[in-house]
Amino acid sequence: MRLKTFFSLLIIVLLNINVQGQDSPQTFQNPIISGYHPDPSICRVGEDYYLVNSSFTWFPGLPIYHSKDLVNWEQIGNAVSDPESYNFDGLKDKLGLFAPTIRHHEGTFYIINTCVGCKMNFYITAKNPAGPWSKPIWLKDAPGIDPSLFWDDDGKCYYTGMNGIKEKQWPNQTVVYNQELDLTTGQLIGERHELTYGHANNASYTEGPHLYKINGKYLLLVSEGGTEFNHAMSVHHSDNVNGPYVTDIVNPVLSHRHLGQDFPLYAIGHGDLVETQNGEWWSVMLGKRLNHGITTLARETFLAKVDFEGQTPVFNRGTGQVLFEQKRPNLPWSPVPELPIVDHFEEEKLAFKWCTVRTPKASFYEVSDGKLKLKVREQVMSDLTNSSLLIQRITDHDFEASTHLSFKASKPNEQAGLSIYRTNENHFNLLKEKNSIVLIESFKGVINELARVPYKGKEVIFKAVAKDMKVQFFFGQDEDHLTPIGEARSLIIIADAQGNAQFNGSGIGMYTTSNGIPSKNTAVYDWFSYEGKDNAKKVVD
Ligand code: 6LW
Repeated sequence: MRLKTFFSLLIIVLLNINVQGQDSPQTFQNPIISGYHPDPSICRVGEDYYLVNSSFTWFPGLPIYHSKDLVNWEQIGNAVSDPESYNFDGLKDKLGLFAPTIRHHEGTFYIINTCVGCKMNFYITAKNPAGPWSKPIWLKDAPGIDPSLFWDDDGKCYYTGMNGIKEKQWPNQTVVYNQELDLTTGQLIGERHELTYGHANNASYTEGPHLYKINGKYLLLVSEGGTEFNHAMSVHHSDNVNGPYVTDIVNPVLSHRHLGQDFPLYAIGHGDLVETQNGEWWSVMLGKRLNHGITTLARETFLAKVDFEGQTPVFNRGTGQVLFEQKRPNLPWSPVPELPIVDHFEEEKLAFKWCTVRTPKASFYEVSDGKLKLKVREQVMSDLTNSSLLIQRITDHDFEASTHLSFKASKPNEQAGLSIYRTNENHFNLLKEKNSIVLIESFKGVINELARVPYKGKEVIFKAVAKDMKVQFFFGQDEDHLTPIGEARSLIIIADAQGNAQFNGSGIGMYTTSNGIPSKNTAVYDWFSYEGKDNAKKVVD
C-alpha cells in the first residue's frame, strides 16, 4: 500500500512540474506566428489547438498550424492545395483567400472562407486538419466576406458574415449578419438577420465576426476600423442567436488605436477566442510591428489572455494591450520541431512553407536527387499570373538567406536566381543570365537595374542579408568568398502600403523566367537557407 501511495504522489508531483514545467519558460513572446499570418482563426479539439490564416494569392493557401500550448506552433499543412478547384489567375496580390474560420463539430473540421475575385464564399471539410481537405462547397447568395460558423445547442449551424451596405448612413458602414446554413445541401436557409453595424455610431468596416455561446448567452466578437491603424475589436451580447445584440459598454474590448502613430505594435484586431481544457480563455488576433517606422512583415499572429467579468471579455487585464511578452497559458510546454535553416530538398515533397503565387496551371517544379528543379517558363513575376517562383514567408526583420544555383542560360532572355517578393510590382531579383549577374529592383511597377557584373560560371551562390531595414545582396562561387553586388537597398520595397502592397505579405525564394520566349531549360537549386537574426521579437524604433 505504502509503495502505491508513494508512486501516486510521485506522479502528481511530476504532473505538476510538467504542467508549469520548472524547466519550461513562464512567459511567451509575441507574435506567436511571425511574418505574413493575417486574420488568424483558432479551434481546440481535446488538448490540441489548430489555427488557420488568410493567404490571398499565395498557393497552396490557408496554412494550418497545430499547437498544444498556444505558443509553439507547427505548420501541418495547407487547406487549399488543389489547383483544379481554385483559380487565382489574373488576381492582384491583395485578392484571393481572405479571412478564414476554422471550427470542429462532431468529428469534422470545417474551414469557411472567401475567395475574393474567384467565386467568393465556400467551405471545406476534413477529418484530419493536416488534410486532405474536401473540394470547396461554393455558397450561393452568401454576400460579403469574413464568414464564420457557429453550431447552436439545438444542432443548427449558423453562417455569420460581413456585407457592404448600399445606402450607408456613414462612411464605410458595413453590417454583420447571420443565417442558418444547411450543411447537407450547402444552402443558406431561413431568414437573414442583421446583427450589428459595430459598437460606435460611425463604426467602419465592421467585419471578422465570430459567434460563441458562453455562460448561456450569445457573444458576438467583431472587428471594426479596418485592418490598419484604427483596427479594434468589439463584443455584442444577446439571449437569442439571431439577436437583438446589445453592444458591450466597455467597447472596444481591444485596440491599439489610442496609443499613437509611433507605438511599435498596431492594427491589433481580427481576433478569435478559444477556451483551454483548463478553463482559461485566450484570443489570437492579427497585429503589425513597426520597425524603423515601417512594416515589412505584414500582419502577424499574436496571443493575449482573456478573463470574463460577467459576459465581458477583458483582454490582458490591467493593460488592455497585446504585449510582446507575458505569462504563458497554463498548458504543458510543448515545443515543436524547429524548421531547419537549410532546406536541402531531400524530402520527396516540398516543405509546407514553400508557396508559389497564383494557382499553377501546370507543374513547374520537381524535387528529386536532393535538388529543386524549376522549369524555365515564359511567365514573369511582374504579370498577374503564376510564374516559376517559389517563396517562403519572411518572418524576421533581420535575416540572412542564400541559395546554391546551377544554371546555364542558353539564350540571353533566360534568367534564374533569388527573389524577395511582395507583389508583382514590388520585389527584388538577383538573377544569373547568359554572361552576367544582374540585380533588379521593382518598386510600384518601376523596374530598375541596380547593378550588373560579368559572370560565366554555371554554379553560383546568391545571398541576401537584411539588417536595420536594408538588404545587401552578394554572389560568389562559395559561401566564404561572396562579393557584394550593388548598394544596400531599403526594404521599403516590400513594406506595407507601398503601391499595391496590401493584405498579403513578403516572401523570399527562387525564381526563373525566359521572359516571354519559350524555353526548355531548367534552373537547379541544391539548397536554400533562411536564418532569422532578430534577437528579440521586440522592435527597434
Ligand atoms: C479580411 C477582413 C479585413 O477579410 O481585411 O480589413 C480582409 N479587414 O477582415 C483581408 O485580411
